[in-house]
Amino acid sequence: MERESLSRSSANNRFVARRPMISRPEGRRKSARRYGLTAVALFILYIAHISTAQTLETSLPTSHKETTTTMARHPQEVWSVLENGHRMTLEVAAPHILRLRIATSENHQKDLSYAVTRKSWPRTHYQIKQEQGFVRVSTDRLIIDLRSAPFAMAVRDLGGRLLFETARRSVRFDGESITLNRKSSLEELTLGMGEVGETFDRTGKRYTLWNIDDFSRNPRQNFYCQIPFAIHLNPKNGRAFGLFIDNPGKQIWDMGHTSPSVFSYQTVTGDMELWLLFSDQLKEVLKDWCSLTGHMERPPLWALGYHQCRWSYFPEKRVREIAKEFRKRKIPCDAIYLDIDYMDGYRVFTWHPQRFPDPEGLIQDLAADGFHVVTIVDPGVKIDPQYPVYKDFVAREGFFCVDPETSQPFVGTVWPGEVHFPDFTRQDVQEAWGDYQKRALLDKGVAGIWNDMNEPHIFEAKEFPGRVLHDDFGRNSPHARIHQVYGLTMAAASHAGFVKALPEKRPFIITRSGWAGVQRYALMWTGDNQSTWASMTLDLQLNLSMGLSGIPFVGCDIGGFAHDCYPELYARWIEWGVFQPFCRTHTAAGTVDQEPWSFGPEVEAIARKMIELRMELLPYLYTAFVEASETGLPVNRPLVVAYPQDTNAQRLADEFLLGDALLIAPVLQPATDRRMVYLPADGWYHWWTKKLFSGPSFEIIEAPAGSPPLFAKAGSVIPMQESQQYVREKKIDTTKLEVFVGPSIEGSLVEDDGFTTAYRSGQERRISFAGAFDGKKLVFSVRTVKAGYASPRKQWLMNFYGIPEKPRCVQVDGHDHEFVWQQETCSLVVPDDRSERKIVVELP
Ligand code: MIG
Repeated sequence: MERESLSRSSANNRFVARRPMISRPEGRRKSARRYGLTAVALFILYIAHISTAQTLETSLPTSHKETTTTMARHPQEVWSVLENGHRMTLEVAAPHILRLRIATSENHQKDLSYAVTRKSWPRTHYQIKQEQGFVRVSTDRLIIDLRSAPFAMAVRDLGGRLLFETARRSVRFDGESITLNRKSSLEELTLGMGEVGETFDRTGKRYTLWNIDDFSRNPRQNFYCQIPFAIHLNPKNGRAFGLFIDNPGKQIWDMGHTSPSVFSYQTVTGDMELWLLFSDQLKEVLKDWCSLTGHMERPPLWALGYHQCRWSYFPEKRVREIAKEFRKRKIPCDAIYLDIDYMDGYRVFTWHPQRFPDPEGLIQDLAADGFHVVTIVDPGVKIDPQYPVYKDFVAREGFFCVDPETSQPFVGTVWPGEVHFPDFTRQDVQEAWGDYQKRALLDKGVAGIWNDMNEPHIFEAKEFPGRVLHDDFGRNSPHARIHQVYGLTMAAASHAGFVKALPEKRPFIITRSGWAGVQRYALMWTGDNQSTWASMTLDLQLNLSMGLSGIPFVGCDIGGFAHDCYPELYARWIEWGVFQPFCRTHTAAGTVDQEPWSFGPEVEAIARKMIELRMELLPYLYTAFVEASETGLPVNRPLVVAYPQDTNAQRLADEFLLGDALLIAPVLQPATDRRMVYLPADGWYHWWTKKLFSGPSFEIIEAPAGSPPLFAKAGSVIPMQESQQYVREKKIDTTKLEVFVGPSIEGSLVEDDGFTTAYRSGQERRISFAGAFDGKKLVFSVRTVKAGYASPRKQWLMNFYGIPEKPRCVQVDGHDHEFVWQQETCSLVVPDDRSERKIVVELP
């Protein structure tokens, strides 16, 4: 798109104020330089004209503006400067969302992204004014001051509060690398950034963002999914903004490590596409981040059950034994995973002829008993002229990533021996991959795909040489420039192949590596953790950080992957592991057995109790998933999400919320039966004793094995149901509502069929709960706000906790109703046969 040039200051330093509605051919821009002073004069007049025009537009009432707003394909370009051959352009995407594009050359690269999927932007009203030595751009929410030669930018809100300011050396160019420096302080929090160690708040440290599989798991090293997205939070007022640098090469972020007053963000290879989300509230940042990079889909309900994995269960007899054992011991389980040994010589999309002679038969038998089967798929394709996948791919030019040194497909060594790597940046490769996935796996009944090794990992060097080529939207880019998206594009291929093969079903894809936006395709696990307390603590932090990076569906290998787990550690791990979005036990080859019954009867009983609790919480858990898929709020939330202004809560990552009403404080230390728990404002009911803590306070909470510190927020409603051996084992006709009474009460429940995509066309039921208690009288209502799905429920079983004495009477819809008063709990059963029910509990 060409835009009009309005002025220039010097040959090297040309600043161009841009108005998007008017466009002129590129040639005009060059000739405009000749006009000299005349142009300056015209420019001033022109700016004045724009200002009035824009002022008129901005003065329209909001509702009117919204109805007349048109959408644009790209954010609007408002200002651009060329300094020493580097182009910098500011765009307004929304009144509070900016994009600053910084190019190493005169022109910006094509606007292509693996992360940003948002395709339309509201036409945003802004004013642009030439001030003494700078340009001021104003939107409905921001005031942006821009200078050139040297470039500087400051962003304020309409109240004049400084939100963002470049430091003295604002932008540094060094060959292909660009560094942006911003003024900040060590007080500011840096959250998100994907899987990075060691602390939840990343301020004060320096990070190299580069996905890698490093088995040592030093907590300061890199992990499998690093995301150049941070939420910066001001601890004094809890206000936040989001910052994303859309560049899939290596980035180096120094969050006040080298200089405490400067945060610097460096792209090592190529242009910086910097997004700034001045959303103000942390929850809004997450929402905007998701609107930029996409939402998680609703998973199939079985994905929320308990899953069992190990490297590896084989032959099929062993898989059947494991499944049988679960049912025999009555420990709920929904899925069993097949790790690499199910394949024939680790060739992807094959089955080992002796170990798994009849995969279809096996999967059918397991399905009859309520189990889903998930199979691992690695990216490397074995070099083997007899092997159809290899033969097919090698014959198609560019299907494998090419080593420019040999002009042949790049060769790496992984489990199958020497392999080539598919170039998943190509659409046709994704499609071909999807077809193999269908024929070899999905057609045989496999229910989910597990993508591993997709950082991508190779044995010798751990990573590809930077020179290896990928298509990359036809740009033929070296690996170094797009390393971060290998996992994401592989997950995209799996996802697309799944959708194509089974369009009615909800995909289940799990991936180890990913990048910004991977939530559109897959869930993630934290990879090869260890059976140690330190690893468990780190895993919790990683889960919470992933949630703040836009990826809500996460979990770690319960019990730890590397090393032998042992009873106490497994018990403490499963105690909180069941509250993760993704709940799977997994362990490495060669370690001791790690099934819920492997550590003796006491631990087995704890595991059963905790997994059953997860199954009981399914309605609540699923509702949290639906919320995450719509708002970008994670399922597991660090306390800062709900209490951004609470300085005690802001940096905590050793306790967390599930949805907005349950607080879990895992025991992360050996040899103790208690731990300190921070309970923020709002009252908190201890789950096991129902004792009410008023908060905010630090409490020492007893935590004997099997009863981890777990709390429900006062004023919340937790919908639950009876436990099952697997999701949808039973037709459940009763939903239990655990009502934790507070001055005001609220909650919600979303239900759908749990496995098809019919919810997208409205086939879902949404129920909202609301109530109030004034010490004498409790009113509580259950209201169906959307009735697109008929759930099998016949009745509600309501338990009200926190009522000080036996009620005088209970009325439902104005009629006296039976109730039970037991253990300071008021319980009643109410048929679910109307769209609204009103309950009144009167105290004497
Ligand atoms: O080189 O497939 O993180 O979950 O069991 C190890 C074998 C390859 C790494 C995964 C792990 C999996 C294992 N894989």
